[in-house]
Amino acid sequence: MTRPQQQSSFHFVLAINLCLITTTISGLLQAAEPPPDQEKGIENVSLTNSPNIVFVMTDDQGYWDTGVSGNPDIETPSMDRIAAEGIQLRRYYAAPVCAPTRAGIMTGRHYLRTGLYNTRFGGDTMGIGEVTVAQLLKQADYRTGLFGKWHLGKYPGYQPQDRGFDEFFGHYHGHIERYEFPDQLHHNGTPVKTRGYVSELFTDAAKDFIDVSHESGKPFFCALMFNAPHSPWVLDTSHYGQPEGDQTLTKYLEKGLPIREARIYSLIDRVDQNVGRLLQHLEQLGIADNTLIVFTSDNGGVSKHWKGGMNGNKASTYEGGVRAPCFVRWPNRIAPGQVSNALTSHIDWLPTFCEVAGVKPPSDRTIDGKSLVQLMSENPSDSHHEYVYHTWDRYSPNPDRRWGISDGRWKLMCVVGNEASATKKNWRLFDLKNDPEEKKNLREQEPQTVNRLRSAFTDWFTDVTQGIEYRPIRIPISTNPKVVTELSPSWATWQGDHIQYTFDGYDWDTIDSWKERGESATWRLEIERSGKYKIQLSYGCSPQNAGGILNLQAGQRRLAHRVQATATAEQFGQFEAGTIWLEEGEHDFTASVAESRSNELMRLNSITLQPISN
Ligand SMILES: [Ca+2]
Repeated sequence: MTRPQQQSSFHFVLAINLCLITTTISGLLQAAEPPPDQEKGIENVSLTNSPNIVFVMTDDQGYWDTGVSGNPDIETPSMDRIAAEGIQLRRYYAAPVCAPTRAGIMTGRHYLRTGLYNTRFGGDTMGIGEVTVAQLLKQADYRTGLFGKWHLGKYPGYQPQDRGFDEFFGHYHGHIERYEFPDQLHHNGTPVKTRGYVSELFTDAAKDFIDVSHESGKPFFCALMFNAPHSPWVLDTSHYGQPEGDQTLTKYLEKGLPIREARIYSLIDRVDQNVGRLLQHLEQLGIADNTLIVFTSDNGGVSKHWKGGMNGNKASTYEGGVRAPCFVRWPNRIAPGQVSNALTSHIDWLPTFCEVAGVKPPSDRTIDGKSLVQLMSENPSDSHHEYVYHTWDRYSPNPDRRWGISDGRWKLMCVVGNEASATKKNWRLFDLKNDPEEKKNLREQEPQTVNRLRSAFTDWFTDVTQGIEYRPIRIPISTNPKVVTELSPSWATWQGDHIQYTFDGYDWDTIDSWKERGESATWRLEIERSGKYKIQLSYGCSPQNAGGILNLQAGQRRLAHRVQATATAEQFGQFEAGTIWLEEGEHDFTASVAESRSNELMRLNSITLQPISN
């Protein structure tokens, strides 16, 4: 898979955000000092009684992938229990894909405001000036932990432990390859090895975090962000002594599901078992009644076996792409068995949790979400949002391609995605009250409704994108000798007639096919301090192509590396390229072909920079 060249515009929102963060951080520091209550805005709230918050989110689980939604085949007793003992938000909307929803949850803002615009290629980085819900909850003395998928930035400064989480164990990317003995996980910034199955690992870490928090006497915010049931849909079936995955898979195959669907259901089933373990753990600690627990998913579903009549899947703006299951249990505050059909959204969690904890959301920026506390605890039949908005285009925000808006009854959307040919002919107007399956296009019959909704959408789009240009951030290069910074192929811009980018998972992508002198890839760096840096290359090169020369250049400094053979072009070897002096500040770093022996210099998988102490 290849992608077009990146946009050449500057991401000057970063500069604005850097100004904002100075104000924000000083605000946070002030708030951390005594006297506590008034400065923290925690009037009339006793910290010892502050409810714990457990936020459980799955990845790509559809609205229809629970028993309580009517699905006759999936087994989700724990998710169903949360719904039965609390409230179901039946018109709860996520973004069409992963990272945008996560940015909205963390900030209470539509993702395009945060500078994030993609799920890959560096566009899955939340602006440095954003204030997260975890930072805010820390003002009320909450312990904060995130376990599982982050997907909002992989470089130092952008990782969860830099963004308000006391504890992080999980992965930065949108997906990982190995669910059993996963090898792409990090703990508080350090890559780690693990043993076991991923859903159990994340749940165990969450339980341990809850134990420590409970012992400390502080309230806690625990975000358990399962990467299941996102592809590649791996169960733990391969090793002797680990039959659980096999058994679950067999159960769904015997129900007649095709293998793809049986895998997805099995992954959800395994998550449900872990949600059950978590609920049981809270009960054993005696804190379940003082804990608000949310169960939800990050976008529309990918399963197709049973969809309850809903149209669309993940990444579309049909209801099936943007509605997600959402259940909230909060004993003593939310009566069991409640249902709300109000328009609610993933951007509502930050204001909701702020109200629960007794802290104020930031007042120096637009917060798009609205607290759900009153709706959930007192008036489930109230309306909430006037409109919900959807937009998703992988490479740059675009108001004319895949988009949608709904006022609850009427929904206007454009069905065309990344292609450039979207026109009014691609618009669809649905009456969700009488046509919940989104089958009957009423665009011609209801022109006034079309105009009203389109106008509201374009106003919204202009507002959330104003002043922001979308491109990857400059990669921060730390002075900490322990920090090895990887320059990923997907973050580069490249020049040349043959050079191309191949995406094959996050950590197996390459820059390849470059062969003529001068063909190049360039990364934008932010060097924290002048110094000497060790450069290591990871690449594959078939023996018949070996012997070419790769130039590495930053400013006037240059380094040449003679390319060595690996077993095959798809085996990436690690090679020391030498050291280079980098000046403090913003610099471009370019890798280029100096000399090629054959039809491909190398398949470049990564370049790493590591400061040399002294
Ligand atoms: Ca997802």
